[in-house]
Amino acid sequence: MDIVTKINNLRKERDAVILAHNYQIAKVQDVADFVGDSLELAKIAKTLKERVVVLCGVYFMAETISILAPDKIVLIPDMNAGCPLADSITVSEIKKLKVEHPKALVVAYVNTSAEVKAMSDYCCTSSNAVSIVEKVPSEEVIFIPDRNLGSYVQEYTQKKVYLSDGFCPTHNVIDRSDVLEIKRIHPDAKFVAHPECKREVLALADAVKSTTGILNYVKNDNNKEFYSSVNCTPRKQFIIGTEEGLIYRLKKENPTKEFYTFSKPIFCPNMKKITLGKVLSSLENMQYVVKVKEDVREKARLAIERMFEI
Ligand code: CIZ
Repeated sequence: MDIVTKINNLRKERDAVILAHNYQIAKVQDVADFVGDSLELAKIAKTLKERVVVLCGVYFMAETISILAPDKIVLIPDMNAGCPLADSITVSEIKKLKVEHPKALVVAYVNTSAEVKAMSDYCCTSSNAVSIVEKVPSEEVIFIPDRNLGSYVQEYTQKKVYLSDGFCPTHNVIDRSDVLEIKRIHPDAKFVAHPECKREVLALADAVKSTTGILNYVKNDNNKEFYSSVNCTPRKQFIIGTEEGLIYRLKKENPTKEFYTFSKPIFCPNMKKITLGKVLSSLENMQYVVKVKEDVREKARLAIERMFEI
């Protein structure tokens, strides 16, 4: 029996659903019931009837599902699939920042541990970070943990935003010179960048978007009526400024369009720790369970719910 058939049989037997992040390898995306960004997947998990959720992504994403869907058994196929950005801020550092800036509210990017979310007033994603900071009831904000997303937010608000010094090592490798080089090779392509990229990179982008935002941006560029009204043809070429796993989904959903990435790999080694073999053993052995402790979960859930309210 091939591995996909084995996974399919066990998925039924265990009453499980497989959720994969947009950065997962192609084979894992293909075996998944849903592919999306971390919050999308957590929201989906909440609505599903299945008892078990296998999260193919990194640890904080499994925690986010456990926070929003506590009745599910959440499994991650590799316990070592971590996130250096999420690990860049600790509870004691937040305590210190709160003492230094007593009037500020804490806005935590979704790429944080459950414990850090529990210490935060609001959660945000890369697509709503600016509007969340604008709308929180305080003129001062501690924005954690991504300094690149944070400095992007600073540019769009009059509020005082204090940053921590975390960054995503995958996005941070893209330099201005890489963008200029690829733009020179593909001068007709639009450059869409993830806000975890450096400011110098975002400054060269036609659009700054989350993974779901990039997918929608490319899809909406199909709007032929709009383009004919302005006497242009829709763009067919895109330079993608995020982890390369997204390109598989972009190509699959937009087979007539072209996607380019940089000459150096934009590759998250943690996302790539999840393989079909590990998904199978996750279902076989019901491992590895991710369960956020109830007191932490309740506080973290509040930070996420406050974001939804805004
Ligand atoms: O929260 C997510 O899913 C991440 C890490 C990125 C994004 O833009 O979707």
